[in-house]
Amino acid sequence: MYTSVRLFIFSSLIVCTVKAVDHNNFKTCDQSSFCRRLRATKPSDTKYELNLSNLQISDSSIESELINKEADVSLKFAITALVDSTFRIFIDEIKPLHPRYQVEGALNGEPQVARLELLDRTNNEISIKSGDNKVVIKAQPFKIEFYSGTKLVTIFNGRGLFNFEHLRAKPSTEESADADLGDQAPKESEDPGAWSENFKSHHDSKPRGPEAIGIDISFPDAHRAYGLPEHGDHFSLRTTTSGSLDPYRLYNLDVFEYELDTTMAIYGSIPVLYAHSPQHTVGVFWHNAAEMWVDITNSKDGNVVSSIVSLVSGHKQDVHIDTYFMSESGVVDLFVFLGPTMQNAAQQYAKITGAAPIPQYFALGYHQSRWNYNDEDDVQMVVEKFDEHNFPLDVMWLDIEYTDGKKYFTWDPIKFKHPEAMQLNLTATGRKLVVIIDPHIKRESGYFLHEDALANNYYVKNKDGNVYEGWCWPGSSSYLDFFDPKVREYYSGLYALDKFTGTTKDAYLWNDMNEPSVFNGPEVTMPKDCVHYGDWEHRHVHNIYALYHTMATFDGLLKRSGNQLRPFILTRGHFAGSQRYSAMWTGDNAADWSHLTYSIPMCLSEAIAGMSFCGADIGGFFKNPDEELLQRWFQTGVWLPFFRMHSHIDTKRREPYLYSTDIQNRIRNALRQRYAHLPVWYTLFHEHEVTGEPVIRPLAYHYPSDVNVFDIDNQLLVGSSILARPITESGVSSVNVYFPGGAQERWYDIEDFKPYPGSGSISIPITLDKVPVYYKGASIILRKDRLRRASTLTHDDPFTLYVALDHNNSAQGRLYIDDNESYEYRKKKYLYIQFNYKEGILTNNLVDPDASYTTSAWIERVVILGPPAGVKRAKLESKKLGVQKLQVSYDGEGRSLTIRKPAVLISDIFTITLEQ
Ligand code: NBV
Repeated sequence: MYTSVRLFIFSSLIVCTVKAVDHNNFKTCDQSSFCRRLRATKPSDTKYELNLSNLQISDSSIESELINKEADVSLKFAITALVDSTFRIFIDEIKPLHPRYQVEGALNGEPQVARLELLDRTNNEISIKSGDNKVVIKAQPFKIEFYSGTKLVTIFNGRGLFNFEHLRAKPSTEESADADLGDQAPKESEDPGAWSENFKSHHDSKPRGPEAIGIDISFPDAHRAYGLPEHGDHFSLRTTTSGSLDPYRLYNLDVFEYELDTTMAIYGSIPVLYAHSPQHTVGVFWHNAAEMWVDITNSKDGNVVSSIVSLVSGHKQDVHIDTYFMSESGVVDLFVFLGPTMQNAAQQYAKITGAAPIPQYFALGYHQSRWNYNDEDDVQMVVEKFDEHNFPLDVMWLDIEYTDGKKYFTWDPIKFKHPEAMQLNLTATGRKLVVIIDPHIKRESGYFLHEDALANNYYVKNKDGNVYEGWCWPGSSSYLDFFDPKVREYYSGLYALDKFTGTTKDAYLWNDMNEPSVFNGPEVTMPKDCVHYGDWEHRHVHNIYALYHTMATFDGLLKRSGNQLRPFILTRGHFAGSQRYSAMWTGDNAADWSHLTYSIPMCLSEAIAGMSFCGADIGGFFKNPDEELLQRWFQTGVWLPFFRMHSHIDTKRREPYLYSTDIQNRIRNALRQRYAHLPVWYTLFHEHEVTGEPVIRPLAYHYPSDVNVFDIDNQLLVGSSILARPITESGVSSVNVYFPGGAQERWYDIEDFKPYPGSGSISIPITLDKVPVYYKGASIILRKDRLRRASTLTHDDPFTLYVALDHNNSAQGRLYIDDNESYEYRKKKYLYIQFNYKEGILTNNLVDPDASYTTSAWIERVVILGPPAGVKRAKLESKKLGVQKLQVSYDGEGRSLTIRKPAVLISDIFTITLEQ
């Protein structure tokens, strides 16, 4: 009783009284000892020197000793050539006082090495080559230059800021007065927080003392830096070294009512950054799970005086980007992706950390959530209303209130008394259920999970070795230590259908609060001196706690289905590699236009950092959207990979059927667009799994040399063929759309098929019904245009081909089909079909002729955009149907030509010829 009263007071305080980010709760760089220490490093001659005399050269790597001359400490240095224009730099102490943490679990297996060739060697320098790339390693001053072909594209330690704090014994107060201790004694100037640190009422005991690392990486010629999610910020990263901005912070945090336009950390951390210029893109990924801050200096943001000087003197201003990555602990394990294109660099990153496996088809449909649907009747009622009003819906979601007193893996005995029956009702109409499971465990005696965890030593410990206790939704809570393989094994077993009773195979998972969020912890998370399996402090592993949580859940869902069904998991906390287990969303946004606007760049940043399956709460989590905002949010969400409405417990109900007929029609149209394009999304996710290419892309991805697109993040590309410019502003009657690609490119409006050349910005009239979305000329888009109540019911529905012609009257497109849910596709049970149109003839062929899948889905229409004039009919030839005449018709303005009912199976090989 006492606990629940306290919880109520605590949560209502959180929910009702705090109305914006409480900055006092979160550190600035200046309040973090390691960030403060490293950021104070000034460009100078480096104190590091590579010992070239004991160099060991193997087929793929070079190893040597890196010496900190000031401290006389030796580090192990290795550079390894990997396949696909990737290099890996590794630096660790040779004899550390304690082992330093090396991340496990983020990489997709051991990277494949490549051959390395020694090009040249002098007393002070060694040059190596792998593929088309060259690396020059200088011993003194220590620096590494990376060349793509002959072009210098990345420099490691070019400014001499590299700093590796070796572990030291903590000097006693008397010892520190002893001048003879040399480097072992703390220097007069040592940062006061180096050996222990306070923040608000929290004390961090830092048992290992200072152990931070600063890495200095420059990108000559780079115009923009992208990546480093997750931040509520634009796609293009800003200069943080002039003005008042803090460095971009990567530290998984539950920030209540997070802000936009800021470099503050939020729920996820992916330390990958891309530096882009019109000629090339390179990427760097620091495989390190500790708190990190990244300073960025883009020369374009240089001071006004230097800009005027260069203007007056006629000197071209030097274009380059300098970055400084600062991590609290760990080792240097840095991957350098030499591109040369953004497409290559993103794929190189995906090769290292893995791609998302193709989700079940339903996961790409529309998800309906709120905190909370009250009970089983409520769930049933919402689904019925969706049906009654003809809104498609694939998944209903249950938030924390479905549990029995926030005890995960249980059901509220009154409100959710018949969970299986509730799910059967859902599945009867083709729907699924998602339920939430958070990582904090209620410390209540008699609760099986808590009892098991205590008995088996499954909890994270505090610095004294006792079970750590924090405060979260259930009140007093402890946290499972997912780093222990036994804990993961146990936890994954909890998802078994006979363990998590009340769930069926159609219930999927939502892992929230896994930063981890601890209401009374420092910065709303776990104290850094807590201890995990293997004796690692929380500081060493913080950013991968969520990754390990979802890893166990994924395993549980797989096991639950006997490895048959693809798991669906949504996570809030995430790190590099999380894409292999889960989708993510941008957390607790607000019902503001600005949050709608930033949902695009936030998901684009995630996409190039491997997390393609990203979305934002439709309508905004906090506050109530007005009708215009809500409908625009739907219209925008259609073009982001994860499409879910969700909202806070205090918000008004906002299911689409609650609105006026006009609004309902617009929402239904948005949903219709989404469902029509599900084959496109599904095909892109298949291609993502195979190639690692992001599903949604910034314009710079496909138009890398067009400087005008470098800062565009209110438009996005879905694959390479769909350009969307969602409306994220209130009350607009026109917006500028930037059409890339040059005068020969054509973009067709997907509703009225009006063509636009790719020659820049054009003002497009906007109504509440209008969202500017275009198909690229040269592409064939496969859609399912029949509206049904759930995607699972559309499996055999016919396709319409939209053939968008380029200036050469040609187009190509691909379609991927399988059973939508199982792993049979890994046994070649799928179809991957290529469609080609050239000068009046449409043909198809199987991209992978060894694969097969039987489907009764057929082609009901072919619509040619930008068609030739004078076509009278078409002729179909296929093995099964023989030769058939087909009727054709032009639309009113001749912008499109429809070929009616080819009625050929999508899996048949055919030719359709236009006849004059
Ligand atoms: O579980 C309740 C909420 C959830 O609805 C939301 O989506 C999560 O991001 N959860 C956070 C806990 C606290 C919200 C203030």
